[in-house]
Order: sequence, then structure tokens, then C-alpha cells
Amino acid sequence: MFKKVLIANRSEIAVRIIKACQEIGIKTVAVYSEVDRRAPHVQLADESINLGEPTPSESYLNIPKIIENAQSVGAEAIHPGYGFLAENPDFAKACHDKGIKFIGPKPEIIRLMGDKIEAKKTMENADVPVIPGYHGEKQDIATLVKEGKKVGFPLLVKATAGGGGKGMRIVNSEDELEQSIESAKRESKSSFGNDSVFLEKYLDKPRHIEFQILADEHENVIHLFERECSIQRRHQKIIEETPSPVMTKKLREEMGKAAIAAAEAVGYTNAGTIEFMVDGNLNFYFMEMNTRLQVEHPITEATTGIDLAKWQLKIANGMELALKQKNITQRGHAVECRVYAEDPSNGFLPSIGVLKKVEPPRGPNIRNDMGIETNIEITPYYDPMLAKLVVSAENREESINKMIWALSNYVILGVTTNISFLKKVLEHEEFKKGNITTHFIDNYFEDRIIINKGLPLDAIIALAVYDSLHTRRQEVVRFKEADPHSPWKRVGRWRMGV
Ligand code: MV4
Repeated sequence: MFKKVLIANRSEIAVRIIKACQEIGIKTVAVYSEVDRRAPHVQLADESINLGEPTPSESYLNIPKIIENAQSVGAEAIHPGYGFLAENPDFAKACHDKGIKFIGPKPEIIRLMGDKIEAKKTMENADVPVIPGYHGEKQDIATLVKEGKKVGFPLLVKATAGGGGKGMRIVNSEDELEQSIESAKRESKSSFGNDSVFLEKYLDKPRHIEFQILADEHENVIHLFERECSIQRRHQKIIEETPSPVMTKKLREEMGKAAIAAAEAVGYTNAGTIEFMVDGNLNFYFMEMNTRLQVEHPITEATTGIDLAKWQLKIANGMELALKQKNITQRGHAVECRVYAEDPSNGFLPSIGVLKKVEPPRGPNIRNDMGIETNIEITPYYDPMLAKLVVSAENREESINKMIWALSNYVILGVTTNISFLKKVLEHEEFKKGNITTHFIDNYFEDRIIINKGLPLDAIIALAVYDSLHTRRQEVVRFKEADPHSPWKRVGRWRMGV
């Protein structure tokens, strides 16, 4: 096994990966920027390296700095987590060129999957269903307009280098087509430095359902079932669950087969995710492949008992998958909520400040993946996700109710969070019935959500102080009564103000 691994990331995912390494006996090296000096991932790691300025390009995105440091501390491998450098083929290649194992697939596969047109063509050739549309080489406006008319309306224009809604346009009729293509191209050019686009039929009642796969370096590929990720806000997932409420045994078998075919088509290795769109008639289509460990991986771990982060390390070290598809089973139901430092009553604006108190809910089958703790400062430099809360139970209804309980018992003071908003989504009748699409939040919620924010922070602190004093006084009284020699025995009813 590797003796030392560098984790090129921060927050909860860095913590998650460091723990996986430590369980196998691998020494860990954290990297951090100035503002993360005291962050949990730095405290937990065996060694840590200061990357300097907090700006991502200076720190967590700084390829030469990270690689030089990995070499100087003697790390044999780098785990990129998600985001930052996780799907950057140049980084994977740079690791490889310096003799450092990149924990993920080969650079060429990351590059291929980053090009959405090439990815779709590859999948089409492997008989994996893709969303009907135009994903050809020709990028002149006349060709795109002609092809768009063939696709029909409504359609979507999407950026070839994109993902996550950037450079995307909905086109409802022929007269909007040319303008939408041009503006999608402009946005793609400025966001990705590449103006290539493709066209897709706009699916009705779409759901985002993805399959987790694991592939070793000896041509074994397995899938670990699906995750339902339709609950998104501005193309950010906020609640994920498994199994999907629409999944049937037959559909799961078909989609699982397609997911494995997709991975095999490119000679994929390590952990990956095949994203599908499923329409209202349960037709499924390949959308894209994520070549990383995902934010929502814990719900798969909770229902299969398989540790994905540890398998990433074992696979990267050349180990063969001991797991056979027929032996992988799913038990119960799991839900994940992403807790963000943002204000639902103010357009979900990020909220910054020092965390005065962090006390997550605890209990059986409750998992908290966190990169925060009391006294940590939330700055504007990075993603405002604070933590992930994952619960599991026997079935969907129980795990939703458990999640509502857990969110109700989550204490974060110092910044505004989306916790009350998450609860409102889980309490929605249509959500409870499993009637969800990628447009659920847009359909049922406004951008400004009136939420009972509770008491102001000062009042909460005053109450907390009062409460702790009150508790101590009771303890003193109990102590007094238990011990006949207590000095309190001699002071009668007089007490200091404790
Ligand atoms: C779609 C779609 C419907 N049909 N593709 C792509 C990026 C992802 N974050 C959203 N995407 C979608 N792709 C086809 N063929 C619906 C979405 C979609 C969406 C589209 C427009 C406006 C808001 C949306 C929210 C979630 C998903």
C-alpha cells in the first residue's frame, strides 16, 4: 500500500479522505491556504503544507505548488477529492509525469469525458442510450439552426465544455433558435474558452438519476446502484437519496448494465458516476460521466456498506476488486442533505462569519461529514457548503422523517444556513410522494423564502449562559445532598451566584 498520500482539497471531503487513509494505515499530508490554517482537515492530517494566499488559483488550484510539495514530503499518491483539480486532465497528467499516482482515472479519460460531444459519441457507439439531438462536429450557425429544426421544440442548447447549466439555453420555438445558439456560444466562450455547443431535445418531467461505479485496473467493473439527485437549486444538488422512488427492478437492471457498458467503453478505472436523465415515461439517457468521488457518495455507502474512499485507494494501488456484482446488495434507504452557509430569506446569498457553535445531530444511522467546527471562520473564498448530513432507515418514509428530526436538532450559530429550507423541502407533500423532477424547487419555491429565523444570536447566547448556570446550580445541589460532609451543608441557604 501507499505509505503517504497528499490530499489536494479542503473541508469535509479532505477530512473524509484523510480518515479513509488513516484506517488503512496510510500517512496523510493536508494542504491549506492561509484562511484554513486551523481547519479540521489540517488538524487531522499527519503533516500539513501551507499553500499561501487563499485565492483558489494561488492555493488549491495551484498545480506546480501542490506537485512540488507532494514530491518534497515524499507522497506517493495524490487524492484530489471533488471540485478544484479533481477533473483537470492536466493535473492528472502532471502527477503521472512526476511519478505520483493520481487517485482517479487516466488523464485521457478525464479529458474525453470533459468534452460532452466526444463523451456522447463514445456512448452512442457503445449502445448506451443518449438524449436525442445534434452532437456533430459542425459548429457553424447555419448547420446548428438546420439541425435544431430537426430536433424540434422545446430544445436545449448546451456547452460542449460545460456542465452544470453554464452556457445552456432553453429554446421554445424556431424564431428564438438562432439567437439562443449565438448567446450560448458567447457564454461558453467566456466561461470555458471554447464556443462549441450541442443540441438536445428538452425532456419532459426530467429526473437526474446517476449510477455509482467502481472499476479496478484489471478490467473488473461493478455498479453500486443509483442515486436520485433531482432536488437541485440553480444546478446545485441539495438533497440526494437512494434508492430512487421511481426505480423498478427492471429499470435498475437496464440502467446498471448501461452504466457498466459506459465505463467499459472507455476503459475506466477507479470510482466514477454515470449521470442519466430519466423522463416522465421512464426512458433513460446518458447525460455525462463524472470522473471523481462525488459529494453524495455517502448515501451509497450507507445502503451498500461499501467504503468508496477506501476502494479508491486500494484500486489506485493496483488491488483487484474483491466485490462481485451479484454480491452487492442495497439495504434500506438513505438521504443526504447539503448544509450551506446561505440565507434562504435573502436570495440564498452566501453568509460569512465565525461559527459560534456547531453541534450536529447525533444518533444511530446518522452520519455527519463536516469540515467545520466551533470557532472556524466561514470566508467568501470557497464553496459555502458547511457539512453533509446523511441518515438511513428501513424505508423512504422513515428516512425522510429521520432527516426532518435530525435537521430540527442541528445547531449552527454564527452564520445563516439553509437548514430550515431543507426541512421545508422534505416536508412538501409532493416530495413525500416521490413526485420530484429537476424542476421541483423552481416549481414549488420562490427565490426569497420566508423562514422563521428563530431568536437573534445575542438572545440565544444569553439563554445558553443562563441554561448552563442553571444546570450547574442543580448539580451543586445534588452534590450537596449526596455528600454529608459537603461544605455546602454549613452555609445554610446562602449561595454565591453560581
Ligand atoms: C436537461 C434537462 C432537460 N432535458 N437536458 C443540465 C445541467 C443540469 N444541471 C441541468 N440540466 C438539464 N438538462 C435535457 N435534455 C433539464 C435540465 C435541468 C434544467 C434545465 C433548465 C432549467 C433548469 C434546470 C434545472 C435542472 C435540470
